Amino acid sequence: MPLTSFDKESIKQSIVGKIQRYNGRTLADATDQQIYQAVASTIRDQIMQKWVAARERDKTYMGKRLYYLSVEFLMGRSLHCNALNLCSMENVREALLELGINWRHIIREEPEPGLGNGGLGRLAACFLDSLSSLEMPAMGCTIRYEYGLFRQRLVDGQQVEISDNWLENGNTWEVAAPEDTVEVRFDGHVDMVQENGRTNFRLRDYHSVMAVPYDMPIAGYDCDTVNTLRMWRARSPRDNMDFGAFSAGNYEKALEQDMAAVISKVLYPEDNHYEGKRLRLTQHYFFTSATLQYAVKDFKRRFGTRFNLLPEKMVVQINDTHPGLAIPELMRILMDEEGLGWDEAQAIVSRTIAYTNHTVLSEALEKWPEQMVKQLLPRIYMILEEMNRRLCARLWNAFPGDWDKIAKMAILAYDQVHMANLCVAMTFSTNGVSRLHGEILKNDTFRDYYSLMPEKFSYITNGITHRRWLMACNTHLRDLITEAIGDKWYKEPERLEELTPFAEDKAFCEKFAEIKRFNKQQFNRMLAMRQDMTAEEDFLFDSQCKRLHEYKRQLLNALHIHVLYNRIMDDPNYTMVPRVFIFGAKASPGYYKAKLIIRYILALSKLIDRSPRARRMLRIIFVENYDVSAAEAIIPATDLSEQLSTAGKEASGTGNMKFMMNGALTIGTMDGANVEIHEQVGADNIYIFGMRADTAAALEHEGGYNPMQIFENNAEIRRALTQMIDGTVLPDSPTAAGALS
Ligand code: 26V
Repeated sequence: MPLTSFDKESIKQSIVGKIQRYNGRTLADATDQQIYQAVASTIRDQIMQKWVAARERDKTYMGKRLYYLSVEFLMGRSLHCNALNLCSMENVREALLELGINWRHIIREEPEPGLGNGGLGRLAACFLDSLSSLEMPAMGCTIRYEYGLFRQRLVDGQQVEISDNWLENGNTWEVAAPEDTVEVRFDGHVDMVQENGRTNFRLRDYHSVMAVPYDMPIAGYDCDTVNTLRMWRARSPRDNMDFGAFSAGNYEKALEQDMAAVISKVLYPEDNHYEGKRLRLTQHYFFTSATLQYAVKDFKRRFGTRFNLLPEKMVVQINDTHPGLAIPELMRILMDEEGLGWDEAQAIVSRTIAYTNHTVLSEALEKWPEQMVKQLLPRIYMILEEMNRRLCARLWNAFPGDWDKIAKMAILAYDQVHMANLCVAMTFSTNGVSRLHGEILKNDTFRDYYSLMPEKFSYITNGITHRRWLMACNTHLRDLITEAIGDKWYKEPERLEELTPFAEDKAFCEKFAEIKRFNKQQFNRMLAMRQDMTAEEDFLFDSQCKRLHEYKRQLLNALHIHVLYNRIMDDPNYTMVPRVFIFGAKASPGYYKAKLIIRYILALSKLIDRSPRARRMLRIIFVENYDVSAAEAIIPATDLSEQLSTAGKEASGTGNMKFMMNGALTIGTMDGANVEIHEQVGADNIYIFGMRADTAAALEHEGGYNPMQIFENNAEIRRALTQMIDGTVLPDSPTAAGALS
């Protein structure tokens, strides 16, 4: 039985009491931020009760535990979902109502931790919510970035990046756990020492960084499970005494301080694009090593040194290759610290760690310069060398004489460390994130590995938590669904299928339409506040919200809008269903073309706005700073969801699922999870267009398509492209969009 929820009266007392104690004010004088802090810490008190009990149970738990390692967790705000999962929502709402506090205003006061770029980070966050709700013992492990992903402003028709100081007002949801601090070592060199007839490896002259964990409770829905998101913060080992280090000429100590100061400072704003930055490698090893050290310590607390049990008692899931150094790091711990031999250690490691791939774009596959790894992580590099030696010997047996193939599959080749090869070769599972993506991994990306070890490959199609993405963000739709099919779907979301007959139910459909209208109004409230504008609520809301990337094809969407604009302007009798195109997208600051695409969309939007006639049927709204909170407002208001990626490029997509769950129709290509959505909903309920993945791949293989042919043969496209550079679209810098046309 879950612990009892707080009743309304105690919630009220708690809020008023906290404002009095912490702020020395009455509720009437408190700011919204102070009220938020009081409400959030009231909910937190409730979670803490459960967390304490959960930790007590953990102490004697002898089963398997999951460590989910991810360089990103895009959590979104916590207050609403925590209240929902604790089943306190109604009590909280009534308590606030009686205190005269506006719930929606208070929620907005919570800073959103932007500790992720896009799909990969948001998936990690959804998994945590689901693991807790399914009562599975798990810990998410990541870096506590002091600055999250940049905040986006749109100024003079362009993206401007602003730093995201999300910790400015403190973080109500985290608790430091200094007792679990561990040391992570960088640089130095390795000494080999003979001890008791064995060669031992000792790192000398290294730089230390302390990893201090900050824990965030993850409460499951209507249950007692509270898991933890552990965020590691870097700290110098000599925080208090090193102020004089520089002046005393002790540059070694000063360097350690420097290193610690930057490691957990900021999240890199790139996704699906790899650059061999030393600081990034430092970040990856930092949180991976800290996590593995902690995990082994926890294992030993439970099972002593019976390491043969390790694969049965813990599993390490690595979210893409970024935490792939978990493989040599666990080897290092087992051999250098626990005294196991190579074979024994490798057998354990390869049965404990599993790898998920999230992209097949070659520019995103992680490779590190060998020299960088050797210098920064000398012992880890030695282990990689030995792993590579043994792997290549095995590959030589399988493919005798085929050096090209072996080099393609090796961990070390052409002076680089190939992280994907390390992960595939040394873990027990490589999985894709949709059926199509799983097939591409087997038949293309990891084709040679698949021929050698087919049993390792699988796919597990991504999912989303319906608690945040329906129950919390679309409360009216939730209630309508519950009215129709009861509330069992809260815990068994597959029961949403029971709604099928209601598609023919007129009253239900009318209510659904009313809710959509209400959600459009809510969206407009947000937009008015954030950008001082509103959308026409009687227009069709057509949304494409995701990171900006060429393969996601926001440009295709924009070109279509451009052509529609020309049709309206050319033909006084032209009519169409009035439509507002909503974009939400951040471009990586160094991604020139992506930023140009934003300029083009913003310029088009201005062009349309200048024509009263076009505006009667057409709008573009670019929602600034697309983040989880923006998504929570856009998705429930949307009628049509755009999923346009070039087939074969989007590993899964998860936005596609969120829109669909909120009753939007999808227009899209046969890519990622769209393929399975198409299968589930049937061809009548999704608009599929474009090339299939195999055709697109074959075309790419042949050198790509000929855009000039399209330019010459399609007058509407030719006109739009010409207007991109003749000053029609961007009068101030007519040639700026040249690179796009
Ligand atoms: C790659 C890199 C390259 C190195 C440096 C930084 C960095 C950061 C992230 C990535 C991988 C991005 C891959 C990614 O986000 N994939 C998305 O994963 C979603 C969850 O599986 C999936 O739904 C999306 O289709 C996929 O693009």
